[in-house]
Amino acid sequence: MFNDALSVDYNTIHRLLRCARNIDVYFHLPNINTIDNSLFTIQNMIILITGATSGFGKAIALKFAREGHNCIITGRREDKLKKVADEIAKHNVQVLPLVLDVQDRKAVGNTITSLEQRWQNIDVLVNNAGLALGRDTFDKADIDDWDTMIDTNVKGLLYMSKAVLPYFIKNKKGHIINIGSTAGKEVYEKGNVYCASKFAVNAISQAQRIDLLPHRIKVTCINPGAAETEFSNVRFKGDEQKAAAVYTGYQPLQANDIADVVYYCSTLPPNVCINDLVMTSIAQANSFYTYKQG
Ligand code: NDP
Ligand code: 8X3
Repeated sequence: MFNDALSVDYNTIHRLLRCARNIDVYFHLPNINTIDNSLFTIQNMIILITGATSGFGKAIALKFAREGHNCIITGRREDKLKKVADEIAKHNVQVLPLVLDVQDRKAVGNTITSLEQRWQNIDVLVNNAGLALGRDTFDKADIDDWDTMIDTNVKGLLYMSKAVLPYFIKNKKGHIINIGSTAGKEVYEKGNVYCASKFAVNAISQAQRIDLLPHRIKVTCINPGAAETEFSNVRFKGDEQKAAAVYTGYQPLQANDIADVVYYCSTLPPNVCINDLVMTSIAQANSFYTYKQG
């Protein structure tokens, strides 16, 4: 009953604030966001998502935009990034598209440190950009593929986290959400370095959580199982048959499922953090067991 009453208030206030967002001054007032921290928070948040040109990243950005939050989106493909930015802008929120390769340490550092003042108040960093390349046994796998996976999934995540952290520490708040994988929980055949990169994401998430405790920074690692995105097209280098086969015979996760979970984790009360979360389609138990029909 009490909660219902609160949620009516919340919605009304949220609607008013979203209208007010059109007045430039609103965007610069940091404390108007917080109505009553002990009960709930009106969050006109800024969320930075890497790899927002497709799949999870795009779905996460659009979910936050629909809910009235401002988005910094990154990716390498400028045309796709612009399209996502246009979609986000339709939701009457602010959007900052940044063409950025997370493998490029200098570019990441320069781009993030030179953010305009109004974009520095980042609430959530979603380290999502990543990929698998190839599915071969260790002896046959391509070393260049290994380099790219490690440079993107591991080093890119580290560079982005390091670049954003000074803002989090200065603002005394922040939430890092790392996208791991079931591949970071169990190693499967021909998964070698992709699995290793996601085990690293898990280890880095644990390390960040421990070391950043004094700064009240939340760290969440979300580990999805198979989800239908461009992931397998990238992994199998454009072989559409091989990519499609990954998702036949069962209903895989969709990008929106991951977006909903990221949103849930990001909007919990300030004292609550989901540290580690594994999510799969109902047809999948872990890296090894998927119940396929037909
Ligand atoms: P997609 O291929 O659909 O999206 C990957 C995104 O990462 C794209 O936006 C791509 O943008 C971006 N990206 C890749 N390399 C770079 C780079 N060097 N710099 C910046 N951005 C980059 O795949 P998903 O959405 O499925 O994957 C997102 C994350 O989820 C990955 O980390 C993946 O490992 C993980 N994951 C995926 C699962 C799945 O089954 N789909 C399951 C578990 C985890 P662009 O090419 O424009 O740079
Ligand atoms: C993607 C899921 O099973 O292809 O991380 O490794 S899987």
